[in-house]
Amino acid sequence: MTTGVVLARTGSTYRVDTDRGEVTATLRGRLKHQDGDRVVAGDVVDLDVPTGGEGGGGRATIVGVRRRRSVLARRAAGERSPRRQPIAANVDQVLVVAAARDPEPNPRMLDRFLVIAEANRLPCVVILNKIELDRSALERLARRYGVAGYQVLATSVKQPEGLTALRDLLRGRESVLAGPSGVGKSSLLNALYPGLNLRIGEISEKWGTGKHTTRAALLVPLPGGGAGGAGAGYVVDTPGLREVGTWGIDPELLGVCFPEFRRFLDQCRFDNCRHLAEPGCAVREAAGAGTFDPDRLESYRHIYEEVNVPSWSSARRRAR
Ligand SMILES: Nc1nc2c(ncn2[C@@H]2O[C@H](COP(=O)(O)OP(=O)(O)O)[C@@H](O)[C@H]2O)c(=O)[nH]1
Ligand SMILES: [Mg+2]
Ligand SMILES: [Zn+2]
Repeated sequence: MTTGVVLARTGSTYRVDTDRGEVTATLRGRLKHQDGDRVVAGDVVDLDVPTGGEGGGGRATIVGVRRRRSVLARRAAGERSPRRQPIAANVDQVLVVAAARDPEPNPRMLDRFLVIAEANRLPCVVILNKIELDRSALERLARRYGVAGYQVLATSVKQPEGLTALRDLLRGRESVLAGPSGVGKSSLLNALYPGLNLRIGEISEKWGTGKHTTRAALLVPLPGGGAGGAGAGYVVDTPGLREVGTWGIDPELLGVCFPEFRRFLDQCRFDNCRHLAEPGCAVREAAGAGTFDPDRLESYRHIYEEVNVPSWSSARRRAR
């Protein structure tokens, strides 16, 4: 028996990264009859690999799926109510990429990515690329996010900087790179892994907004590990965190997705304080006192509006 990591799924076949190299596998009958999302990119699976074949003669069979460390899921229409559809398993971290300039950092958008990651219980790091264009951007972002406990790593592809640190972050982990187009996600990965000829995000960007697609995530093994690339890490090419969205975030738990709010959450006068306009709100007081960037509270308000859409489905969710 061999273990491997699922890279991608095409129809009923899976590409699986094992320490003997990449194999093509299908699901064993019993697994097939479970949910259609049973096995997704990032899943660690047990395989039966036929021996004696001239390499690729026989197909491997996925006979088991290991328990997931994490799941990145998006909304999928269900028979009765929307359900969480996993798009990638075992994601270790989200790297939210911004640029010092061209395009200018968009804090509202960065906060949204961070909240989505937090809601999926994934650690995040902020990458500030193109740092050579405007050093002052680092101080601004570090002030905003340092209080929240996020590391802000400055990088440049044009005047190489921060690339070793970024490689260290990626090594051995399964990472999602999120961020608007044009900030340098592809350039960073190509600079770190020449020859990988990476198309990360390109596919995603093409699918980008608008058309709803069911394209699943894809794992790209990073070079530099042991045999078969094991251990070097993976980058997840997702249709974008945009698609994962803020769906499913309980408005009552949104405050927790802002780490710097956490220590104030149980100090509000009202237990069910939404931190919007309630008197005696400790979160708003802390923002007013400059304990953290008050603009983070503004992001909170925006996202609150978004997730607080009363619908029969969320009412149902709450009734459970
Ligand atoms: N000045 C500068 N430009 C960069 C840097 N990194 C990438 N770029 C440029 O930014 C543009 C967008 O890069 P790309 O990697 O396609 O961004 P992506 O859409 O996030 O994948 C390209 O023209 C890159 O050459 C950098 O560190 N400094
Ligand atoms: Mg790109
Ligand atoms: Zn409050």
